[in-house]
Amino acid sequence: MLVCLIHVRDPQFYALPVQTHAKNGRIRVMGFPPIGIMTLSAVLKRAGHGCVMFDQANPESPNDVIIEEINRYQPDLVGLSFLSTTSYPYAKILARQIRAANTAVKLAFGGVFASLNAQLVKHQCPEVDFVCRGDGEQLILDLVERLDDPADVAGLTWAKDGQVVHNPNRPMERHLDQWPFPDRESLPLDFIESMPLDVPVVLSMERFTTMQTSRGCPWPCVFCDIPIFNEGKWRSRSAQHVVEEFKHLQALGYGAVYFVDDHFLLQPKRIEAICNGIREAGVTIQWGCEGRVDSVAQHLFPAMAQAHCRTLMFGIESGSQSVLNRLNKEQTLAEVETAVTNAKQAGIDIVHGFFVIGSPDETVEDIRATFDFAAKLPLDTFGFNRLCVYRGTPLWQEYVKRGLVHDATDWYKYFKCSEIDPTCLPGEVVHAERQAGLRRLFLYKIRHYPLQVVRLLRRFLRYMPVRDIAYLLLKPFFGNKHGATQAEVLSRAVEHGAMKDAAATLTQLTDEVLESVMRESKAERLRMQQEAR
Ligand code: B12
Ligand code: SF4
Repeated sequence: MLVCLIHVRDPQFYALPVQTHAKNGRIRVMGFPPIGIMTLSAVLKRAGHGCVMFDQANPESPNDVIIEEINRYQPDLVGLSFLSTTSYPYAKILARQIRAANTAVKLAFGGVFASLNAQLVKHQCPEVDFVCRGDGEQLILDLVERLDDPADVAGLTWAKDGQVVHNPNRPMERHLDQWPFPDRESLPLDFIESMPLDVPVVLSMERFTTMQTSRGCPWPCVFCDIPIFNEGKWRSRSAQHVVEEFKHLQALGYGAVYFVDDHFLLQPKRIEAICNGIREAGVTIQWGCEGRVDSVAQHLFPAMAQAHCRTLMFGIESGSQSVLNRLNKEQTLAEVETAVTNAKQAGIDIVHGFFVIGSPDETVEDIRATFDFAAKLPLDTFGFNRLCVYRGTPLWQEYVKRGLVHDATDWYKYFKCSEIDPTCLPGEVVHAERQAGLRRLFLYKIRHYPLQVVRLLRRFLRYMPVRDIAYLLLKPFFGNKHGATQAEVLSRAVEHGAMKDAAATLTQLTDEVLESVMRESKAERLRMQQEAR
């Protein structure tokens, strides 16, 4: 069988750097590689199938070229992979274009958003034959064998005789070592690591890729889709398998790797074994990861630094304990201070803090406390995003109950909480507080952490034009951007299919489902805490 896989992008989240070709002749793109399709490609090829990948970040393969290629290859299946609500409109546009040009080819969607909204998506996009839910490795192997009668393919939503059929879920696969390493070499692209991931501040010009060493997170943060996507479970590959992949990447010439794990810092024994393995194998790749501040693996930060962990990112969210509690973050400000300090003392080069503002019940004083807290922490970099609500999360469920969003008409949209929730500060206030907070923070950092600021600027200067750096630094002092971004406008401007409302009633995530996932999450956490002791 021949499968074409396309990674659908939201153009906000990748960019071309000034120099567009790497030494090896491949086009250079700033952003994360499409590890979802690369994973599936490796699985398909090992099973003897053919696979051709396209990434929308590739300037040489815009939609019309992808469609021409599909018509040339005449594959048995075309899979469109996309991550979030924000990229759904782009996936839909491309699926319609492919279907218009080729009435015979089978089309499939996969990824987190498609998984969580499968029936709604199937109704709204009848041109897409299959919506694939959850892990794709075994699913795609099963699907290519059963394209004409996929009734037995677990995890699939499809249509039979005009009716949407929602096959049962696939049992969660725990044995992740069975899958081959992602197929990173078959796309004509090289990726550049940028910071903080979605803005053009380049972290490393080394040949960059991502790796997934674990999946899921069992914590209950109200704004996060990860527990629900992973049914409250955390699953991991063995340390040995991870180290083997590092060796493989070093041999291929990669110099920087970022883990797309939701919570890498979960299991001390595994982290220790990975670090030891990296050192013993003489791997020199610099790597980065994300984790919670309450991790019980903090005594391993020095070992991580010695094993070339260069970047550690924490979801700090807020400098106000009451906001953290409202977000159900289950962490304290003291834990944040300890983790950031431990990471810096251990010699981790770049410690990053993710923050959100514009949360429910947040006051002006809370926002100010957040910026002041961020200023005082020894963080190297930080990002302050407006809190958004996505379908599937506990916060979305709460908003449905409070009548702030309507599952039937809003499921494919996302909202800044401050735009729809009267318990949030108005958007203009949040915006003004962010500008003022950033100004205070920059000035504080320059006064109290001059060395870190100089090092950061030096890093920026190596890879970014001075004009862009000036823009980035001066934006909080002069910037005054209003209105929705182009991507936000597009993701709301999705047309209303005739079946949409009826479909929505079929697939609403019930309170029972959500509650059972949260119960599972709690049980999983307890189990892991006991194991870690
Ligand atoms: C890395 C990452 C990013 C990277 C993007 C990387 C990239 N390649 O473009 C960056 C940092 C840029 C990013 C940005 C954003 N992200 Co993000 N991101 C992630 C993260 C942490 C990991 C994704 C990943 O690489 N997974 C590893 C690969 C192997 O898994 P996968 O892609 O899911 O593929 C597997 C299956 O889904 C399936 N599959 C996938 N496609 C297909 C196709 C077919 C045909 C089949 C059969 C199967 C299949 O098979 C694969 C193997 O099992 C996820 C969390 C998560 N755990 O998923 C959040 C997540 C996807 N992001 C999220 C969000 C909200 C965003 C942003 C909107 C944030 C923002 N406001 O700025 C943006 C939007 C980006 C976009 N273009 O859509 C949310 C999505 C929620 C939602 N309902 O929309 C998630 C779930 C995080 C969360 N906390 O809830 N993100
Ligand atoms: S800690 Fe919270 S925000 Fe982070 S992955 Fe887990 S549930 Fe999501």
